[in-house]
Amino acid sequence: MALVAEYLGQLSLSFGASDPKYPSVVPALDFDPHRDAARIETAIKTKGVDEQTIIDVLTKRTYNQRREIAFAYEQRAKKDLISALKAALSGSLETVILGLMKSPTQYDATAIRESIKGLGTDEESLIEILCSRSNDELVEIKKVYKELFKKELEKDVAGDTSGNFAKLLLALVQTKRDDPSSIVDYDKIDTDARALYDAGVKIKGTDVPTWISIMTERSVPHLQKVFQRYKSYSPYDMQESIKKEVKGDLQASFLVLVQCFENKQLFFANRLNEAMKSKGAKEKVVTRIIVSRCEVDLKKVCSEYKAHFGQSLQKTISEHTKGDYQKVLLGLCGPED
Ligand SMILES: [Ca+2]
Repeated sequence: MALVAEYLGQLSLSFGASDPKYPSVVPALDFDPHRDAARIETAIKTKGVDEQTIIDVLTKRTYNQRREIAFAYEQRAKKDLISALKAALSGSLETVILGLMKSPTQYDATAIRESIKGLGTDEESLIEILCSRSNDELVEIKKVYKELFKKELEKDVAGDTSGNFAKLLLALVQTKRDDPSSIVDYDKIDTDARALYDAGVKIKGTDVPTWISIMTERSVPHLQKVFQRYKSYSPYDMQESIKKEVKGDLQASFLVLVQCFENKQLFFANRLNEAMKSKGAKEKVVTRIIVSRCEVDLKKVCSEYKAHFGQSLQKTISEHTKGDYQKVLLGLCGPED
């Protein structure tokens, strides 16, 4: 397991190099893993556990720094940091902190596994992860999924879903999306826009395979232009068309895809807002987004949130969560701009 973690850590260094990053968690300066490990050891040993110190240290270090702390901790305490944290913490705080001890790719792979193993499927989680991750991220998730669970992600997804919903998720997991090109192909933009219209709003029923191939194989910048062009053929924009044409999980998946093509950080901002304001606050969704995006684009999610809702994400978190869970989320979001 230690070797797998070592290997996965290295993988995560190279992933997503093509996408711009807007992390809210950045490498701590003057970083000393031995000093941090000592602080955490003392915090764990303190009667009643000093959660504040654990939160202060781990939310202000990147995943790679946390791995160095874990190594230094194991050298001095002669036990594994993750097991020690598991024993010391509980509830929502434990869930977030253990999430931070995984790389973003390990975290996603594990969340997908959680959503499909056992009886039934957590479609909401599965859709959010598979439809919002970039092609590069999905390539890494597939590798890590196989390393961690000795199973093919494709097979697990196919085994747990059916119909057009399964076809769409499988097409995404096959990672056939084109890389963005510096050349804008106006003919292809027009052809694709027309094909989306001809396969949906124009006809009785929907030619879902055509929608799936266009939305899973074209680059994101191309699709953004296709959806603009689409409006010159269809009286309904792409999101409205999806709502008219398809239902259930398939509809939810296409909507997440299109919202992410248009503005991924706004998609996450909306998701967070809904989850925090829903009855029985969907803590799982909030935790997943904050933990999985803090080193990717959470800073931009915060600015989209504020621009869209007129109040900061940090303020909404402080109104809708409490205790150590609130402190850890606020630590990961960082200060308001
Ligand atoms: Ca139709």
